[in-house]
Amino acid sequence: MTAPWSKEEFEQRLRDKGRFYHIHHPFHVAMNSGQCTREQIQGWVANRFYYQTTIPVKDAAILANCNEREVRREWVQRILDHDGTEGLEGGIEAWLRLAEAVGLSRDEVDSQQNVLPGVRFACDAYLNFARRATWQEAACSSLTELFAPEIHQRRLDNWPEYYPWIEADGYRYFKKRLSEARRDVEHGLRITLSHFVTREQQEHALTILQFKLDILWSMLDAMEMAYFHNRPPYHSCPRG
Ligand code: AHQ
Repeated sequence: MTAPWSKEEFEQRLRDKGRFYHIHHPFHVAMNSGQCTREQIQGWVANRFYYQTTIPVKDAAILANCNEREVRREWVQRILDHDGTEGLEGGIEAWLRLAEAVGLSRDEVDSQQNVLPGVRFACDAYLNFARRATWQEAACSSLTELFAPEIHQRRLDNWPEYYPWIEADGYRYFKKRLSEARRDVEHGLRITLSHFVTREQQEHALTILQFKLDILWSMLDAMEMAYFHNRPPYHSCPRG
């Protein structure tokens, strides 16, 4: 029987997965270095909207599977952060504001008509995982947000200079996630470090985190094919 890692070592191995975070994907590298066209930014915003609307449903699935009141009363905040509540617009509304700020119409983005199949499949895989997995496994999968504050900050630092045509009001979402992501990660890490305690369970947690990293990476692969290589689904099929 292999001895478990200490909590410190286990946390470090979770953090070491950051080398696979989607900040390193060519789409994000181009985006954060000013190489994206208006259409590529618009495509990203329209497709990421599907991910944003999936998050609160995913979090509701975790709540539905969780039998611990103390956990639910903390986790429920994530749903309010995205759906909003009385006096709080919420992240989905802020993302629609980002859509308008990059020149898209709210209705067009809200209709999800431009969501690529690969993006939809990746997001649905995340939601279905959260429905089927234990609430602790699903909490662990949210730990890609260990690396999220950096990517939000990089957008806030770089986009205004590289993409002056984007209205500043659109940056509200990234600003609000800086603190929300840090708070979420503290809770997700607490659950993960205390629940996955044997070496086998710790290795399983790393596999779950890799699965979520794969989801984020795959979304950008679909967007890169469509918006960088002009190879959206069915691009090679004969026109009707
Ligand atoms: O805006 C993001 C967000 O609200 C969440 C929730 C969290 C989860 O529950 O899986 N993950 C996540 C992420 C958000 N933004 C992504 C980005 O690149 O803007 C990063 C993503 C994540 O790291 O999982």
